[in-house]
Amino acid sequence: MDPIDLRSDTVTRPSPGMREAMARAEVGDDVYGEDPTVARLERRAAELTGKGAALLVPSGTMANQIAIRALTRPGDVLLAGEGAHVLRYESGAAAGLFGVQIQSIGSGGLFDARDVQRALPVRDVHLAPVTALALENTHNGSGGRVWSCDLLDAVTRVAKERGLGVHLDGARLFNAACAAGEPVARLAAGVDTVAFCLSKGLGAPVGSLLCSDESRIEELRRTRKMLGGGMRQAGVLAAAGLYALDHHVEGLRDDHEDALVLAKGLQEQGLSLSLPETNLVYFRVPEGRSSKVPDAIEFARRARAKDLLIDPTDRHSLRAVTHLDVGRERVLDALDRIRGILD
Ligand code: TLP
Repeated sequence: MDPIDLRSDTVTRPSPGMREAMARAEVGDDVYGEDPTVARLERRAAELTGKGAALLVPSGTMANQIAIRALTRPGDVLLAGEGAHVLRYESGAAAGLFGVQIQSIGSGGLFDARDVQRALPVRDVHLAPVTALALENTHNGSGGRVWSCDLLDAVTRVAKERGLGVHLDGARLFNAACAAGEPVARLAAGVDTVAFCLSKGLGAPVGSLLCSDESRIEELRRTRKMLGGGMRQAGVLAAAGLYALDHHVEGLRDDHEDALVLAKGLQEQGLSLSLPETNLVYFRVPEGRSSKVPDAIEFARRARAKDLLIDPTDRHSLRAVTHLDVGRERVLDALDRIRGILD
C-alpha cells in the first residue's frame, strides 16, 4: 500500500517547483550578510509580520530560544500556556541553555489576562521575577487552537502594562491567520518577537523566521551565531521559503477542511475528539474492557501495519495532521485503513 504519513505537517517533501526555485537561487555567505535570497526572504517576513526586521534560523525551536534569551535573564520566569512547545517539546532548552524557568498558566493552552495577572508575584526577594510571556498560535498541544484577536489584545495589553516581554511562537501562524481570517501582522501586533515556520504547513524543507524591531535584530543575530545557527549559502533554503510563501499559503484552507473531514470520519468510527479549528486532529481511543484497542501505542502500531503513520501523544491519545502531501482522497483512504483497526 502507498504510505500515508499523518504524523506531522513537517513531513512534506519539496515539490518540483520548489526544488527548481532552490536550484536557481542566487547565493552568498549569509554569515557575512551577503546572501541576497536570504535578505529577500527576511524582508518579506518582516513585512508580513509588521515588524522592522527578521532573521532566518534553522528551526522553530532555535527561533523560540533566541527570543527567550532576548526577553529574559538567567533565573527569570517565562509564562506560557499549558502544553506549550517551549515548555514541553524543546528538550528543556530554556532551562538548559539560558537558566530560564517556564511556568504554565491557564488550561488547554490558551489563557486570558486574568491568568497572567494571577501569575505575577508581589515584589519579594525570595521570588523569581516573571519577565516574559510566550503565546503559541496556533496552539499545537491543544489541537491547533486559534487565538481570537480580542483575547490576544487583552493578554498583550496586560503583559505590556506589567513590563513583560512577549514572544509569539507562531510555528503555524499562517494556519492561525487563515482560520481567523486575519492578516498575519494583525496576529503579531503587540508582541516583541514573533517566530513562524516555513517547514510546517507551508511545505519548505527547513527554516523559521524570527521577526522583531530593527533595534533588536543584531542581538538576535548574535545569539543565533552563539547557538551555531549562522548559515552560509542559505539562499537555497530561503528560495524554498519564498516559494512556499508565494504558492502554499492559500492551500492551508484545504488542509483545514481535510482535517475536519478526517475528524468527522474518526468520530463516526467511535473515536472521541473535539473538532479541529485548523490542521491538527487529536483523538482518543476508547478505554475499557470492551475496547478493541488497548491504547494509543497499539492503535499506532496497527495503523503502521497498514502503512498509515500517526503518532500517539500520550497513552490514550493520538495526533493526525493534514498537510500539503495528503489531499482529500488520501484522507478518505486513511479513514478506510483506520476502519479495519477498530472493527
Ligand atoms: N512541532 C513539531 C514537534 O516538535 C512536536 C510538530 O510535529 O508539531 N513551536 C510549535 C508550536 C511547534 O509545533 C513546533 C514543531 C516548533 C515550535 C518547533 O519547530 P522545529 O521542529 O522547527 O524546531
